[in-house]
Amino acid sequence: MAHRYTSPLTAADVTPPELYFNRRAILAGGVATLGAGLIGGAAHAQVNNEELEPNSWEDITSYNNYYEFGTGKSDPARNAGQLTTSPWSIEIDGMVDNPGTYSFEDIMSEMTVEERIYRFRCVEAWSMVVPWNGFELADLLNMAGVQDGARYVAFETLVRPEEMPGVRSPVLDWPYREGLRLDEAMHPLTIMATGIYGREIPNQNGAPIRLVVPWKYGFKSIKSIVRISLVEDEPPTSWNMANPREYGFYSNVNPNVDHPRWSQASERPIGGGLFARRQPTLMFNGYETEVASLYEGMDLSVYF
Ligand SMILES: Nc1nc2c(c(=O)[nH]1)N[C@H]1C(S)=C(S)[C@@H](COP(=O)(O)O)O[C@H]1N2
Ligand SMILES: [Mo]
Repeated sequence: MAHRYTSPLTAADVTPPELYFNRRAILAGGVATLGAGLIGGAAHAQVNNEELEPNSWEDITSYNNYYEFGTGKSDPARNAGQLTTSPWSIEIDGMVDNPGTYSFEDIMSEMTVEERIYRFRCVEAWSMVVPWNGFELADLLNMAGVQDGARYVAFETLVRPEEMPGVRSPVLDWPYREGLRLDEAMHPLTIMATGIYGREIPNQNGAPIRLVVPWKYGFKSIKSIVRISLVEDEPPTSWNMANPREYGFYSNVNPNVDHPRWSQASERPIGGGLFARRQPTLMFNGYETEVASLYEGMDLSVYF
């Protein structure tokens, strides 16, 4: 059953950034010292990940992939600062009861933000652990009211050449596009992230709002989202369009299915220092118990 949602706010309701930042920080677990950059304890950590030690703020915000700002790992931190992230809105369209333009403030006022400490695994075989603040994508989709025929969710990133030097070159076919099957999108592990370490999410990490799907390779976790479409057919995705042999639609972390050019059996943890060792990659990035049932009966070397 689709859930009906009528917004009490309009685009004219402008909230100063400091205010919604504070509100989000409070929702994230009562952070008192916003500038400190660290939250003591992990009371709100995902139960199955209580043992995970998050990477430093420095690691998480200086080693990034965000091709709209360049293809180098330090390009996003260098170039993304100029991106205007307020005002921001997301167009939700396709097979929904309540299509329309949802302002960021409007969305945030309806959502409960919590902390989730997730493993993050890039297809390039490095990994991090990130303490995200966000809400379940399912809550947003329910707000829009998913209609019966919808089977996939398509996402698009902003394209703004004046502020995004990377989109002036055709490294990818812009906008950056991603997609999930509806059951993947509705899974409670799939979140829309709006913060890291209880602070506003930095531009290089996808401000003001990005997807995080912890059992899939990092490129599925699309940044700075401006459109979400509920559709019937599997949507085109940027990396699959660029190289279908190397990047499939599913892109589940799977140590048994190698990338055509390198092994996916192990990963290099970022920030481990001098003695950092490669570590074995876990099936579904360690979330097998939670998500394996989504793929029952599928040959994951065919649907990679
Ligand atoms: N719009 C957009 N989203 C993107 C990317 C990108 O280039 N553009 N890169 C992806 C890749 S390959 C990875 S590994 C993650 C990196 O997220 P992080 O920089 O927050 O670690 O973002 C993903 N989302
Ligand atoms: Mo990636």
